[in-house]
Amino acid sequence: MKTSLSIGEYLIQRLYAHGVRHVFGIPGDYVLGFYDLLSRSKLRLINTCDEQGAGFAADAYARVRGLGAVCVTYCVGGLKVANTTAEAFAEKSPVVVISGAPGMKEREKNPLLHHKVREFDTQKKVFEQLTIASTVLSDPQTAFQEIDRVLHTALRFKRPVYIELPRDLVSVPGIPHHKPPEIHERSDPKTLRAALAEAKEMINGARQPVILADVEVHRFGLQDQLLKLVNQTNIPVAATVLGKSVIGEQHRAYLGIYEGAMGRDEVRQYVEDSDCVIMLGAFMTDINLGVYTARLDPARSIYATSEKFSIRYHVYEDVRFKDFMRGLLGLRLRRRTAGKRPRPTPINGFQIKNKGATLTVKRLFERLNVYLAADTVVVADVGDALFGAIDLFIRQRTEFLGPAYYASMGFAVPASIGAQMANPKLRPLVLVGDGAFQMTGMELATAARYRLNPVVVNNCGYGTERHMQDGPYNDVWPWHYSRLPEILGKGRGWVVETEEQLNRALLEAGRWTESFCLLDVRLPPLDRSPALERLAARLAKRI
Ligand SMILES: Cc1ncc(C[n+]2csc(CCOP(=O)(O)OP(=O)(O)O)c2C)c(N)n1
Ligand SMILES: [Mg+2]
Repeated sequence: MKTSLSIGEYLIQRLYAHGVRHVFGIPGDYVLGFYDLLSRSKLRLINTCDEQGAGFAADAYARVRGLGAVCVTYCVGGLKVANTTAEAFAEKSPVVVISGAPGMKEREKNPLLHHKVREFDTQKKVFEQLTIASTVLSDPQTAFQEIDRVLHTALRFKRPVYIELPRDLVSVPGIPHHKPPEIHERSDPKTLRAALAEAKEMINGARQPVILADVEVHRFGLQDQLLKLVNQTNIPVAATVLGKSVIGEQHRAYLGIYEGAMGRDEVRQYVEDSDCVIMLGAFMTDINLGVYTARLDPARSIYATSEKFSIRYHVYEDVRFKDFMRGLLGLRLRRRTAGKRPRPTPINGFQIKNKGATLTVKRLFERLNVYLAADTVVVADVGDALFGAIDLFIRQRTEFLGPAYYASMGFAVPASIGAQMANPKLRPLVLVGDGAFQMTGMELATAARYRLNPVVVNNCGYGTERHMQDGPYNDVWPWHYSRLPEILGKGRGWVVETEEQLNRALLEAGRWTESFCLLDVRLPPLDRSPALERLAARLAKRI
C-alpha cells in the first residue's frame, strides 16, 4: 500500500478539501505532468483562450466559492496572470496561482532553458510582491508543509498565493503519513470583551447608528451574521461599491450604496449624519469613498476588518473580525425604529417611452433592473458598466462582482465564466464597455466550449476616459460584436439602438439559455450613467 502521496497528488487533494472543483489555465511543457494528474483527478480543468482570462475566472470563482485556482506554465503563462493576481491581492480574493517550472536537476549550472527571463527565480520574486505567501516545492521533505502553510495563509488573509512546482517533483512522494494541521486562531478573550463592551456602549448610546458593510463580509462568509444583526437590531445598512450585494438590495433596512458623492444623495446624508458608523470589513479606497467626496469621521466610527480594529480613536490588537461580528450578535443591542430613512426604490416595470427613441445609459440601466432575477449574478467591468451598476438592485446577496478598487479592464467576461462554474445555478449578466470587451471578450469562446450562457451587454470608445480628457486615443475600432456568434459557432447576438430593441433582445436572451447572448448596445459616446452624472455635479460644486 502507498504510504505517501506524491507532491502533485497532495496539492490536488488539499485544493479539493478546501472546496475547489475547477482549475483554470493553459498548459505548457513545464506543467504538463501536473496537468496530466489534474485531468485524472476530481478537479475539472477549464481551458481559457488566454492566461489573463484564466486569472480573472479564478478570481471570480474565489469570490463566489471561497477559494479559486489558476494553473499555468512557467513565465510565459505565469507573468500573464501577474495582473489578475494583483487584482486579487488588492481586492482580497484568495486565488492559488500554480505554476509549472523547470525541474530542479535541469537548473544546475543555470542553462538557458526556454521561458526563463533572467534567473530561475525571477517569476517567484515577481509573485512575492503580488501574493500574501509563496513557495517553490523544491524539497520533498517540506513540500506538504509548504502546501499547508500557503493554503492556510490564503484563507486566513483572503489574498492570493503562489505555488511553483518544478516538473521533476510532481510525482515525487512527500513525507509519509502527513496530516494537515488544524489551526484555530482566536481573538484574545479579554481584549475582545473590552472591545465589545465599548462597541455596545457606543451603539446603544447613538442617536442614529448605521452599518456600512464592505468586501470582507463577503470574503469571510459573514453575510448571515450581518443579516441577523440587521434583523435583530433594525439598524439600517449601507454597502460600498466593492461590498455591493453583501445583503439583498430589497431588504427593508437597506439604504443603498454609500459612495460619497457618487452614491445617492439621501444615502450619503444619512450615513454622514450618523453619530455611530459601524464599518464592517470596509476598505477606505478612493472609489469606495467616491473619489474622496465621502465625509466619515473616525471619532464617530467603529472600524472592524481582518487587518485593523478600532473604536473611535482606540485601537485594539488581537481582535479577529469574525469573532467581533459574532460577538455583536450576542450583545443584545437596542432595537431601532425605522423612522425616516432612505428606502430601496421599488422596482416598477419598464415602459417604453418612445418606440424609435435612441437608448441612453440611464434607460439601459432602468431596463436592466427589471431584467435581474434571483438567479442573476451581475458582473461589471471597469468604466460606466461599473458606475451604472451601482444603481441596480441586486436581488440576492453575493450576486454582484466588479473590480471596484484595482479596476483592471477585461475582468467581466472571463469572471462570468468563473462565477458560473463556481455556482451553476447563477446566470451571469455581464456589463462591459467595448474597450474592456476588446481585451478579454474572446473568452466567450470558453463560455461556448463549456456550455455556459452569460448575457453580455456591451456599450462606444473609452467613455470614462473621454470625460477626463478626450483625444483619438479614446477611440476603439467598432467591431461587429453581434456577429461574433458566427465566428464562434455558438451563441446569439443582437444590435440594440432603441428602447424597443433592448426590450425585445432582453426578453429573447432571458428565454434562450442554450448558450451565450451578446447585446451590442449602441450608446451616444458622451452619454453617461446617473452615478457618473452625480459625481460630476458634486465635484463641479466644489470647484
Ligand atoms: C487594463 C486597463 N487599462 C487601462 C485602464 C484605464 N481606463 C479606465 S476606464 C477606461 C476606458 C474604458 O472603456 P470601456 O471599456 O469602453 O468602458 P466605458 O468607459 O466606455 O464605459 C480606460 C482605458 C484600466 N482601468 N485598465
Ligand atoms: Mg466604451
